[in-house]
Amino acid sequence: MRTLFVSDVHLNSARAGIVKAFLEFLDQKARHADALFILGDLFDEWLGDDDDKAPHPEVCDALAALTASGLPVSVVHGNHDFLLGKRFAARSGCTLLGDHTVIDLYGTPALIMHGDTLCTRDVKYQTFRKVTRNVLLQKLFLSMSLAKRAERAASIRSQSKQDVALKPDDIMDVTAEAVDAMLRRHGVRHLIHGHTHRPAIHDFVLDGERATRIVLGDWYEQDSVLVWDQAGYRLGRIADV
Ligand SMILES: [Mn+2]
Repeated sequence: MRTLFVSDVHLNSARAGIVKAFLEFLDQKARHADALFILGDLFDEWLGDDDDKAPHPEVCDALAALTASGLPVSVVHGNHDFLLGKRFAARSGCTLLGDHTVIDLYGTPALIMHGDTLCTRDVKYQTFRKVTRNVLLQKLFLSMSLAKRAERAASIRSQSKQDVALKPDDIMDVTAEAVDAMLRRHGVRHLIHGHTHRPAIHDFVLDGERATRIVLGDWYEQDSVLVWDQAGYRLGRIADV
């Protein structure tokens, strides 16, 4: 048996091929796993649990069918879908996890997260993150009409696109110090995350012990999947699962 991980699927009606591939993945490969972990940015935009634009209902129904069949599906918030809330969880049967969670993978403890909290050099983003994760500000945002929220989100996205274009490439990646500190704080030597869209397995030494950081890729072209079973782990694509 095995546990599957995906991240940064960025489901969006403009990318019908990705939506289809993900629904097929849920219906076929995921069905035979022990558990599925979705490490953030499943949806390209989620303006609240009443945000019923396509393909949201279809994806929630597919997740509900999967969880009803007995497969545990856990979802971490990404920087695009941090407003996934209780009603999404109830409707889909998924469990919403906190930002940083240690799970047991066949005897190996591993820390899982979206990965944006590791990009500490991107000070502007970290400030934005703090504001958007403030519970009161979220309540205020969610109290606006869906149309108003969509308007606000569009203007934030266009600003963010301009910012990203101006940022040096290395600012968008994780910092080694943040990774080390995170592993020490949680007392583990395995870290799994997404967000940077730079799939890789990084082996290094931390305080004299071997450590591993696995980075999942996105689904724009890579349909990146991590498979973890008793024998170990493989980072590949759907076809390799
Ligand atoms: Mn992200």
